[in-house]
Amino acid sequence: MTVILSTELFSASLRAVGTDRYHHLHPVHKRMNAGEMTPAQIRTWVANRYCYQRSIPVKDAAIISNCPLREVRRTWLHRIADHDGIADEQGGIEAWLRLSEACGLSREEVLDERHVLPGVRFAVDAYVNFARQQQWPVAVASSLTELFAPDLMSERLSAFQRFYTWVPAWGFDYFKSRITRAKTDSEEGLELTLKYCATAELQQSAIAALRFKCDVLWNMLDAMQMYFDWHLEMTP
Ligand code: AHQ
Repeated sequence: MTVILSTELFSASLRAVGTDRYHHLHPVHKRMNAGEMTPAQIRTWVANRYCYQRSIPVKDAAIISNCPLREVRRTWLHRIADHDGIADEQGGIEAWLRLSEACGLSREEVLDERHVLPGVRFAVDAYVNFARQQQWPVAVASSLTELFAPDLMSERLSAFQRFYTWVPAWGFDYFKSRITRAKTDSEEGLELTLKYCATAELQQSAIAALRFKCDVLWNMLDAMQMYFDWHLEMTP
């Protein structure tokens, strides 16, 4: 018999997931933030993360398509425009393509995803399909990895500015935008999760969804690490 958690305990349980499973702990991010990645490795990370970035609005559209509540759809809708852009706003995907160009990748080789590793693609596809198949409050909960993202974003931006000076600063717009947006988006997602995961079963599904999402992010970096290990010419 699953017992329903108080709001405080449910929130704490969600946050506890990230403490030891979020990808700020992954060796690839540890090496990145210590300035130990080569330009070729940075380019591999940027090209592979494009597959994740361009999938976020598809994932969010899946959540909206599963949600019968107009007020929740109105709240979540901005996430599609944040990435795809709208009106004069180019959006996060375009900003990621500018990061790619700043790192020496062509738009064409990023857009055609020739560098995307099978393990990255499988993890990203698993995330999008999760959002399509799960109840919308559980899919919302899977986005709460962003509760742990602001610190990582700040650390990453500082690392690029300090160690990867071969990347021109105009490429950093995406990192800068996510520091604040990750905070506001995760606060919004947490409020929806605490409100709509209102049964013991949904609470446990939300906690499991966050564990799953941490594994998605971790698996992407594992795939990149294996590639780096096999391609020693990429190591310093
Ligand atoms: O750039 C990121 C982003 O737009 C999102 C959306 C959110 C989601 O809906 O799952 N998660 C997320 C994340 C982004 N960047 C990752 C990074 O390390 O650069 C972190 C990732 C997340 O924490 O889930």
